[in-house]
Amino acid sequence: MSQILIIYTGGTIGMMSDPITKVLKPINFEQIMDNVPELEKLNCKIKVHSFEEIIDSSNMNPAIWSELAGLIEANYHENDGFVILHGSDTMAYTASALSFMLENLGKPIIFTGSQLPISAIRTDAKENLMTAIEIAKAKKNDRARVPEVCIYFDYKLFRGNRAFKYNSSKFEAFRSPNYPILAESGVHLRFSANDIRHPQDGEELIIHNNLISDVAVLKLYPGIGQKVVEAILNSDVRGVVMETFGAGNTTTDDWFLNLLEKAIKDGKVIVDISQCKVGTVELGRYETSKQLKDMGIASGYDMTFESAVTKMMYLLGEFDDPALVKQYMEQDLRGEITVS
Ligand code: ASN
Repeated sequence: MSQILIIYTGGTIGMMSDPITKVLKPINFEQIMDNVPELEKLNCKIKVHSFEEIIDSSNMNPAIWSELAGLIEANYHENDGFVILHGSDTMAYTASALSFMLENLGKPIIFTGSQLPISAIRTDAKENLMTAIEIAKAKKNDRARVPEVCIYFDYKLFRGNRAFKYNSSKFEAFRSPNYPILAESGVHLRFSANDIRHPQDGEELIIHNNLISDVAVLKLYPGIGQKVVEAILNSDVRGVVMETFGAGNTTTDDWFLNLLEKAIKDGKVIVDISQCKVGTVELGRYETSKQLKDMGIASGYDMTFESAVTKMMYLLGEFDDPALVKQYMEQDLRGEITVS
């Protein structure tokens, strides 16, 4: 019989409305289990690890990502898969971070949560939880069907580092426009086998636990001032995620390009991702991105913002040399990027 470890970190799935203030607050896992007697009927053994401090995912941070990676490592061999209950607000960041932290992953890590608490009559939590467990234990020819870090939400399974939260009020909270969904649940659970990654045979899980969160974000808008750009680029960080226009374009004002060039000379790594949610960065396609390419800005291609930030944290922890950080930033490490 398969064994699945459920790790409970918090989020709306396990919240209850305070009778006096009406504010939603996390509750403990036993109360959650009481709301899903169906769990007993699943044909698998379920173990539960509840974090001591149950959080709204807005309080998520890299220290907790390390704790999660450590838990997975410690329980890896005795479990067939993992389901992580997590708030939806920052779920895509945690899923992206873990995808980089867990190299050669051979077992499913399925993140899920819900938009309504599990105790609410119209809750989306039960379907999300039950199917996440089904996916975590799904095997074919004795191999996990989806040995990836994923997000399961509203009948769809997404690659974690390709998804982002795009809707705060619909049950359909996530999207992944630059990569196909990995499975869809309806009358049948249908996997898209050709889109799912598997580790090389014989490769062992490697945990990378040294994330460095020295990352700044430079989001461009017409009229952005020199002082603002200076403050960001001169700040004491090693990596900058620059959110640009269209296919990776920026203003060509001299002061702006000079500041970028100086930051790179100072040893910062700057990655260019687009404010568009669909499509890819193509450095050099337009005059407004040619100089970016020439001065050594990394192309983030079609990476999500969540992936770019967490990949930068991961690479800064792995390499001191900015040239290596830039080189790996532009490579596909965990299926997070389509290099064109
Ligand atoms: N604020 C909640 C959280 O991210 C939102 C949710 O889970 N739907 O923890």
